[in-house]
Amino acid sequence: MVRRAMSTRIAAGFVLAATLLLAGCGSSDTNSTAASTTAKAGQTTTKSGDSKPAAVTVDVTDMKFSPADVTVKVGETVTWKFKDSVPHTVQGIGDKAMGINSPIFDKGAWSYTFFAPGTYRYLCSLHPQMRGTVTVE
Ligand SMILES: [Cu+2]
Repeated sequence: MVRRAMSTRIAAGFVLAATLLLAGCGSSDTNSTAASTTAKAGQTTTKSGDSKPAAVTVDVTDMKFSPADVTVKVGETVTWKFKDSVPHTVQGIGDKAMGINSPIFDKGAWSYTFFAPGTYRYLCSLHPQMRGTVTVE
């Protein structure tokens, strides 16, 4: 066991030394190596983001959407969280926003994913003075 651990450590040390040697070939190589490592870490973050898209949350509380105006990127999801003492809906205004059409919610959450850029206006069909917009970039 000990011997195996030792050889693993030596192997790891060799790889490290080889990496350092490669990096040592030119000072610009060191920079590009660091940059590619950073990019890889970024890709991992993006991948985990793909399985669960970045989301913006709008609280539905005190007879208003808060924040009333939000901005997302194409493919991102807006989640409305219903926290008020009275029921509300999220309903798009106009043809473009037709797909935005939630059931009536007392409590809970409803999500909508935006795939086309533009500005989407919506209101609560029970309280039409409650309005908001989603801008999709
Ligand atoms: Cu309402």
